Amino acid sequence: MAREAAPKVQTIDPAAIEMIKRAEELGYSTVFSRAAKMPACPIGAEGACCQICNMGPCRLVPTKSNPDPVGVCGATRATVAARNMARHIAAGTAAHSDHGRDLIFTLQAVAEGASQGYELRDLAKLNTVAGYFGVKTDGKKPEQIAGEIAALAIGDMARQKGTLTYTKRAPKKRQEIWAQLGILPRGVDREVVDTLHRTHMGDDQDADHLMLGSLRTALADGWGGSMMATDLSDILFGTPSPLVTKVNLGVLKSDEVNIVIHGHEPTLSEMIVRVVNEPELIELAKSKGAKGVALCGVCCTANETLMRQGVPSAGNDLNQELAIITGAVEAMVVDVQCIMQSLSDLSTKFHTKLITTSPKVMISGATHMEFDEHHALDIARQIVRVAIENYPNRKQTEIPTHLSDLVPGFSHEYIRYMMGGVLRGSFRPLNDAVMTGRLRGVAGVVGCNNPRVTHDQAHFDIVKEFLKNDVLVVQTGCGALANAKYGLLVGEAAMEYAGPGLREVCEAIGIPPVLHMGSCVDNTRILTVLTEMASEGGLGDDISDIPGVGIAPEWMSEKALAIGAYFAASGVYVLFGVNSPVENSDEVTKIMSEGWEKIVGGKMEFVPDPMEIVRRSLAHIDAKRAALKLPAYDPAKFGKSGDWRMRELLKQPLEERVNALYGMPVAAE
Ligand code: MSK
Repeated sequence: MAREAAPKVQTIDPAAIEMIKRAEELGYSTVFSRAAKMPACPIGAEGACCQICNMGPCRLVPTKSNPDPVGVCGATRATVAARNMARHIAAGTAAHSDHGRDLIFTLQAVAEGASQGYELRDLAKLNTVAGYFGVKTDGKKPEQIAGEIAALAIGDMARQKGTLTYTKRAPKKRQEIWAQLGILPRGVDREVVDTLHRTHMGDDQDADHLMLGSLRTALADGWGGSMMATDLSDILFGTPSPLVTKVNLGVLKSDEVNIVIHGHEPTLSEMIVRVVNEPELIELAKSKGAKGVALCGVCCTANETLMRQGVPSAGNDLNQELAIITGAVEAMVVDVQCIMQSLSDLSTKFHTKLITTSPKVMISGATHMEFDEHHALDIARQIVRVAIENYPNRKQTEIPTHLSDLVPGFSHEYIRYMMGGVLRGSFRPLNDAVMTGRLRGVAGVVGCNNPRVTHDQAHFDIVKEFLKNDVLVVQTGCGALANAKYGLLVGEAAMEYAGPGLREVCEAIGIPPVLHMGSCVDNTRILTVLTEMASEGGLGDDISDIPGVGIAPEWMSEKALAIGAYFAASGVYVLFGVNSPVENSDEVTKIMSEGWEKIVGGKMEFVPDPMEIVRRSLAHIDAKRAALKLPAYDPAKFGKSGDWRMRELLKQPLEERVNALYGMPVAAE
């Protein structure tokens, strides 16, 4: 289906509107203007282009005279669409899992005493993870336990036969489904290689079989690489719990050295957080005429440091160029994933130093300061120094004033604790709320932004509708940052947007109606919550029984497709917005929807209209309620228990409220 190159309204973010206008005045391109100038290739967008061998590339576009074209080798539209999708999922799995691998190496370095600046911050989580891997903890030092976990985790990455350890964390019934289908993943690397091999010219040609293999590869991501990344990050940097911080371009300071951290891995950014306020560096900044050094993030590095240390975020993926256009960024420090190549040229138009740090990611024109966990603090200090030295080069700035409060940090451990109470964590109250109908269901609304649709609009519209319909929402990645900008990730949002039942739940526990659960790899926290809900009782005995959905309304990354596929394989109905990358094949579209639903209970559909996504989601949630014989959703039954104390509490400043509710220290701005 032909689609517009870009929407008429580029963004709903007021700060982004200002900076897009500024870019136009200055004559600089942005992702928004480039999208408008470059329509998406209609052949590639639908999965109709086969580039796998040099007899092509073949364009399998149906015409009147040839309604069902095949490639030079005879490959059908279904085979080509399935192969393309399989490769996307493998690439997404590789990216997430390599992130996990880097954290394993950091853990190993800590265990060997060879790292600089890292420590084992969450020993309780270390012991929990030791349990998953079967590592005995009695009488052992934490470093020894960490070393044994690291060795077994590396083994899981490279496992040739057998099954990934973490799949045992899924509900029993789910594991049996995977075993029966033969899709229990082996090592992460093996599954990625398997996909690349079977999609090579002349290999797997059966669309059904190709897509089944993709489910296995995606499971290696969700219940493997990504889940390890989440767990090891928590061990090394602390398991998140709620705190208060701010989001949007207004976090940039007009009189301080601004450093923006961007990408995904927390290993270097956490070290920058540690050193940025060292007296010597602050003195250096003052000697250059700045009042201090201000650190903020974009994309998922932002999410990592936001939810643990309260480091403010300058926004999500499409805000990355706009931060530089303020003229106020001394250094943008990037590691891996979602980094636009345009940053390099754009930064030369201002005084910004673009600093690459990963051995995997070099960008022409950027300064490369390679990260190494053995000298992490030294490298972090060098990077901060480079930014400070650059402050005198700052020229005219134009920083939008827009910024919003948010309360991030809802790890699954914290959700368990907040639901169950101080002395006994439990998911019982959450299940009860769904069973009574106070909550109609649950939804994970995650993933990227995409300039082919209005920036943030679908995230905002879909989540507002869910809240109105008493659906509790969890968010990660750029979606979480989107709705944080519009005030949905604070307690007040329940009063303004939630239906009567959801409002009662938010009032009773003292939570926002939208819970920020972390970065892209942290979608695995949602898998854990769903598993806990399935084990708690009353909502069936498998993830596929739960009245819930997963949505990626503005997806753009291959990682999003891997995430969607592992949620579908885990039993979740997953809906993607924007467009369908398998639209050229009705057969593959059907395999991923009806076909997958029959075998794994979950499915993946592509639905460009956000309100149709909501309609299908609510219908699915209601059908799952009916299958569990739960009362039909009836909002009229709830909402009469308005808690006056909640209203009183809302009059207090946000920081005091969060401290009173969660007993957590308030993060410094
Ligand atoms: S950063 S993968 S744009 S969520 Fe994780 Fe955002 Fe998507 Fe990148």
